[in-house]
Amino acid sequence: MSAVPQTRISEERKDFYARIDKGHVAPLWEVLHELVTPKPKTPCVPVVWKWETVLPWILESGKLITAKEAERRVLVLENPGLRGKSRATHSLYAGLQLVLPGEIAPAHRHSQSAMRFIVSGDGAYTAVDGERVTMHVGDFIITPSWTWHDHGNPSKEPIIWMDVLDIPIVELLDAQFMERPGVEIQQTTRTEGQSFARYGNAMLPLEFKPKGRTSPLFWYPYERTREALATLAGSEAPHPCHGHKLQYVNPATGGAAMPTIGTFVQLLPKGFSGRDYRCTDSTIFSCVEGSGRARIGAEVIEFGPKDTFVVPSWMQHRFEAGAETVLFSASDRPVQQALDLWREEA
Ligand code: 1HN
Repeated sequence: MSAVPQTRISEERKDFYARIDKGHVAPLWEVLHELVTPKPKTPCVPVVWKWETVLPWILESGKLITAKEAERRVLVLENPGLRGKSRATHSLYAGLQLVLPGEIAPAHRHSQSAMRFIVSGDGAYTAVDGERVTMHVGDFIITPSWTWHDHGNPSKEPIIWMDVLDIPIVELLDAQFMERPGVEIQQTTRTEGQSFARYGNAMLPLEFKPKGRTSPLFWYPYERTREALATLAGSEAPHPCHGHKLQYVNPATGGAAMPTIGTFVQLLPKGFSGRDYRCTDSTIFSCVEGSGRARIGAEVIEFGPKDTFVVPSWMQHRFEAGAETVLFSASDRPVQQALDLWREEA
């Protein structure tokens, strides 16, 4: 037992802390247990954004502001554990963007990488560095870092997609840049489908030189994805945790399609009851087809078509599917893997 009373030590320490505080110095031992934890301690919590709840709000936003005025008319999906921070997970931004018939979202570029996952609507386009692509439900589209991009909707129906950006990662690194050109709609310099012809058929042009780590293929059409999943579901047993799961890759490297955002798609067969799984990448899921349940820790999330939900880092979770179900998902896995931090446990 210490000869000196505890309160006296405490006063002595407090005085010490106050003095060193003035010099911008602090004692590690007061915060060590918070800084270095035995396992991930994420502020991110499990959450679902039901389509039936958010759709009326998205459409209402369309009456309040134009896409042009807003620059991007998006409702941000804020994790309840991260309110006010514009984040769906600790490391990723997600939102639902609306472009009404006849509208455009003006061109700009930024160092943040972005991806779109088309949730509703058909026939709008996004243009990425001179090439337009027409969007269909279930398509996964990449806007690489520092590429000019603008969107437009010449169709007769509203289009809604999920944006996922690496905003919090770029913010952490203080590497944000953004530019607006003089024009609202960028000049097209390639034919629609040109990138897909070059990079989308397990072939590469002879003169191919990578510009960066992001996939040169920027459009992964759902038609192809769905066909692949259907063939796998008809020919092999599902993984006990993931069902039939594929990752979107950069065809030139075999690595993740984007350097900071990992993207995946999985088919859960009808009646699937998966085993518990956890991994260190908090993940945003978007249900394309079917319906089911995610048991995440003690929570149960029921999901159906067009619902978005989040599974936080290192939380045990498992999937059950009533009908044959397709889930798209996005996480920071490539970042964790590049830094040798990613872990999983089945
Ligand atoms: C952005 O550029 C888009 O291009 C969407 O559609 C969402 C959120 C924050 C910053 C930039 C887009 C965004 C964004």
